[in-house]
Amino acid sequence: MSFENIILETQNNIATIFFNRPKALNALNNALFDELDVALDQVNANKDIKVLILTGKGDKAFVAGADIAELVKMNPLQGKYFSRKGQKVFSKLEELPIPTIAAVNGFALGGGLEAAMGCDFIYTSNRALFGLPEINLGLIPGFGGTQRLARRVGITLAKELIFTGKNINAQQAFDYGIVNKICDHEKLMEDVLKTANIIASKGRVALRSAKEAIQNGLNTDIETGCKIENDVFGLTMVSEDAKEGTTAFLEKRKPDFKADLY
Ligand code: CO8
Repeated sequence: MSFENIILETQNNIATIFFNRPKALNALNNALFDELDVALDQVNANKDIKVLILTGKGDKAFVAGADIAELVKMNPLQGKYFSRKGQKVFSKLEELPIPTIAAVNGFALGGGLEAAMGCDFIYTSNRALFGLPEINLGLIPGFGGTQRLARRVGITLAKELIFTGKNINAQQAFDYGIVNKICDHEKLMEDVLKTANIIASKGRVALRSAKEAIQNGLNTDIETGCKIENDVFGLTMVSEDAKEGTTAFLEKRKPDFKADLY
């Protein structure tokens, strides 16, 4: 499948998916979701990729939401299917076994914030704006936003943001714990790549195991979560990466992680 609404680039163990509809501020339409779905499968199948970055083309927007022009033409059933498609694709993103970073380069509104929250963490441009403004359109978030925002910032703050539909700037998003780092607009990708390269220098097995333990433990009680961690820890310990990492420490050298999962 050739992509028209996104771009997938891979360099040095790091893949970047660009939302690529800058004239419509990278609004999410049906075709874009189909392409993103395929691109995520390609990233997952490529054993050289250790980190995925999501960002937007153009200088203004990460993603300004679902494509409202497409949305208004939908009947209720089409709207329900569109919402479900978006939810499934963002769940696929969230469940990708490798670390994912959203580099928010501008507006991250509605479906844009929902896409960013499907990533493991968010770095933002100091110029970005965040929000779930669907209420202003007589709608509600439909790509997982009611669930993911509440889990990220807590129930009461999520309710205020969703009920008012107000946008917040990068500093507020940082204060609320939505983003990990605010970067100068021009340095956003440089900062994101710096962190992505640090992550990519680690072992594949341990990276995947850490994500698996965190993700699978999230919606359980602490005891069940620790049992999940315990099982994943045991499996990680028998990996070549673990052998290499611990041996390298004792031999006072840098580890050379090579393990292939497949
Ligand atoms: N959908 C379609 N086109 C868009 C969107 C969008 N979400 N956002 C911007 N555009 C288009 C504009 O129509 C405009 O196109 P044109 O040049 O052809 O007129 C172009 O992008 C540039 O936009 P503006 O001229 O408006 O740029 P400004 O800098 O003046 O404003 C804003 C930027 C503030 C981001 C403004 O464009 C805006 O408010 N956009 C809409 C934001 C929004 O409401 N997002 C939420 C959308 S709903 C959603 O995400 C629901 C998800 C769940 C759906 C469930 C499925 C059923």
